[in-house]
Amino acid sequence: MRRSGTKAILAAAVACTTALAVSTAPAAAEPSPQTTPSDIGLGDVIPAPVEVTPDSDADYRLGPGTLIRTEPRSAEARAIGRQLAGTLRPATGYPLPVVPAHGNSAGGISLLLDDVGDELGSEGYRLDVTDRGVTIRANEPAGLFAGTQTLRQLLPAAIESDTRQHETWTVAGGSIVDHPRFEYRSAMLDIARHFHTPDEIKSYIDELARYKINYFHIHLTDDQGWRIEIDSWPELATVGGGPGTGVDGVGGGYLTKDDYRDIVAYAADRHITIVPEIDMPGHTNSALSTYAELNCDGVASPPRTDMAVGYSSLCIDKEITYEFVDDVIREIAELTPGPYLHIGGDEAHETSAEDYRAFMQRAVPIVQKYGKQPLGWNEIVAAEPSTDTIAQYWHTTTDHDEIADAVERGHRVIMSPANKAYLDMKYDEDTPLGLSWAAYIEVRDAYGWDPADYVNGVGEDAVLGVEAPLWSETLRSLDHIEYMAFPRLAAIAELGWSPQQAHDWTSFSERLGQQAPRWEARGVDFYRSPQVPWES
Ligand code: TNX
Repeated sequence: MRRSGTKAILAAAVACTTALAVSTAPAAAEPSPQTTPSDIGLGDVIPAPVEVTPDSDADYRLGPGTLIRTEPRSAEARAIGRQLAGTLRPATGYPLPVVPAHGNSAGGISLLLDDVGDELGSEGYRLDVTDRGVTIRANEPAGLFAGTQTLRQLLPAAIESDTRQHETWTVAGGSIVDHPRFEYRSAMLDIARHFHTPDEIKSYIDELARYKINYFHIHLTDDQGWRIEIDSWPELATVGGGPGTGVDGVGGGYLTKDDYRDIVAYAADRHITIVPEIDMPGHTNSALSTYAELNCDGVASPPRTDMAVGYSSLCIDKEITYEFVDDVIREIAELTPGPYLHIGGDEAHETSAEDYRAFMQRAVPIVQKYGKQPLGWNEIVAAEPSTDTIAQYWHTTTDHDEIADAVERGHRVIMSPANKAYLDMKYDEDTPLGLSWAAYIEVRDAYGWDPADYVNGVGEDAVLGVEAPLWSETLRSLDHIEYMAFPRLAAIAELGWSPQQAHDWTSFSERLGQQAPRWEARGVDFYRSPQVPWES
């Protein structure tokens, strides 16, 4: 049900108190005659903004004459203005021309690069709504982009429609000051267990951007499939990722290098950085079954399409293993402009502790040699790699000496405990997709933890950020991906962005409920958790 009038003002006040807001809003007043009050409170956004100060006298209504003004001489600001125009034109039917902002010509929507203070950093922004217009100011383009994602959620849900809607396009008045808690806010998609096409990946990236996720980790290789073209080992993709690969033999396919470059660029346009993962030394059966020489006995292992884990290992004592690793990492690093390269390292149950250490002591420097910062699943710290290696915590326990010791040595950690952040875990026993080895994860469970207070000894300073991984053993389509990701991805996004003081289930679940008509308008499948007061 849509809210209106006074209720909206109350909702704004509620959202405001749950965030860090200091409200100076005047008492509810009659709206000016030409402006229908907004149905959406200024703080009704996911992730919750840091500070929200509503002003019910200052609602702004978009009209056919609205201009989008962008910072003069900034191609990036102009590009963000064009993107915003592109997203607002279909439903409004307004032309929304993008023009340079000059002088004090206020009004319309302005995207300005300005000194908004160090505490807002490179991704923070200020958003001010008056009855004349909306102004977003940020230190960097990434902050402007984040501000435009907030603005989209402040407009009526019908804005998501791709056809013209008869709506009053009002934005609630007041100010937002916002910046992220963690610098790394990520989602992972496994395209190895089932290949997912570039178009499906791009659709998912579109949704990530809306919730201010800024990294996208692609799990490119695993036992059941190799999903990225490597010129120096060409059969990895064509055979290891060919027809008949994937779980149950129905997930074949791979990204060409051009596909990958295109995804990198598509994500960059949405201020998202790609983090590629080549899992090693375990999870490598697709490579071992393709190239016999990678096996210790020189015999290709049989291809496998079951869901078992922990049975494969590269041959630690063979020199060709390191030529292979060097070639693959070099080619992936060349394709990847972002700073990170993930080398997996999880569940290497067929590799002895000594071999694992020996392998990682060689693999980590190869990543560094090609100019990237190494990431690995939490097991990697057992090999005592250099302390710039970032550990991704996927285990579930709140005591974990190995990771706490690694933090003592100076490692930083990305938090994705499987019992909280894994989007492939079933919601409950009736969920038709997914697995349940770590937990059933209802929406409230996904939201109900603090990344900087989860593992003893891994505090705020050690946490680089959070990630929501989505493993695809049971997921064959974009609908499947969406059904598992939504609404929980929004919960993890809020944990990554919003200050801990804003953490509030009641507020979150209400804001989450407001996402339903948006997902519906965009055709995004999602799980209607009974815990959430969904709007129709
Ligand atoms: C564990 S978590 C894995 C993956 C599986 C996943 C299924 C981790 C680093 N490894 O290989 O796909 O569980 O939930």
